[in-house]
Amino acid sequence: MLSEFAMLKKFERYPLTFGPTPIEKLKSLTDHLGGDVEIYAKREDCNSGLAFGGNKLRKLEYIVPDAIASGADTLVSIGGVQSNHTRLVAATAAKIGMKCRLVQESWVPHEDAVYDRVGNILLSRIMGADVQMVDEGFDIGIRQSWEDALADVKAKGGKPYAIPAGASVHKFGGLGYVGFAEEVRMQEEDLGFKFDYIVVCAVTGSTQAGMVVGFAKDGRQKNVIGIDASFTPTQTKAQILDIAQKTAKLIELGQDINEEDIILNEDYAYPYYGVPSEETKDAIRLCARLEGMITDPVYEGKSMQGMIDLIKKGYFAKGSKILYAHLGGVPAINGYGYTFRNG
Ligand code: 5PA
Repeated sequence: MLSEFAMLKKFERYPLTFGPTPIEKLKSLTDHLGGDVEIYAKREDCNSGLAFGGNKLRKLEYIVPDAIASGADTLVSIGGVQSNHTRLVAATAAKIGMKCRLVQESWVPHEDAVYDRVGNILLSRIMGADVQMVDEGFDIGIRQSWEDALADVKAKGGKPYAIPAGASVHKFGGLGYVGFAEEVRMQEEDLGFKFDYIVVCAVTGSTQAGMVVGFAKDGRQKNVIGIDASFTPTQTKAQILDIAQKTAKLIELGQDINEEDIILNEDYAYPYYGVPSEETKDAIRLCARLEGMITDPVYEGKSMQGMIDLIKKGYFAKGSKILYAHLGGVPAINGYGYTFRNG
């Protein structure tokens, strides 16, 4: 079917999600932080019945029609050991009747006895993906291991379809989050107000890039506040800009996206990708204890920490309404059992 969103109406969308995701007010967190700004969450973590859902499905909805049209029989993708993205590629492959080959690199210098047995990778294995562990460090770029996996599928007589890390550097990778912006605009009409800021975690970049393009339609691209979780922010920012520019052309936005349009805060990714700081852990606990909303140590915990800290510092004008995009990622928390052994 063609997309229901005006900005995307020439693109095919293969539904993998339930529909518009709920927006809820985080009242206790708002009150706890003094009430000068109002905090809302858009629950992308609850967007689908496919393997716990998350942001990757919005992107994959615009990639699957191309994968099917290509005649492929195997989706091939890559991520860290506890990648959410690879879990959702495995779920998508299962749903559309394809095979799945996953490269899981050692992106995170984190040790936990069960790290490579629980959470995302456990789910990918159960869903039948061919999971290959590769001992390479973190890098959001195109990797040799992934090229090798594509070649290997071919050599064995399969027909691979290539999905890069985070479904980001793919010609349609930015479209899903253009749709997010359109959806928020529709929900704002029902709510009777507009959000002043959107807070989003960024690593491979297409989530923020899509939002920037989508919100550029009504001049709000600079209200998208990215919180880096890659700890390689120069590369992440360049990738967000590149994807945003290509996506803007692809959808014929009719305006340029420039470097000043990409707001990426670099202050919360420390000490390393996938390793939570004490402050990240405190933010995860605070949000869990006040709202019962779980964020993870790799992505959303860092953007939650960033949003809370920026609110405390007065970064957002008094009276602002902030929309925190909860992008999913909770299954990885099972790999951090020792970290949270005392709560
Ligand atoms: C991820 C990514 P982008 O990669 O589009 O910038 O999104 C960042 C992000 N939140 C935010 C969650 C829960 C995420 O999973 N995850 C990657 C993965 O392999 O899972 C692509 C890195």
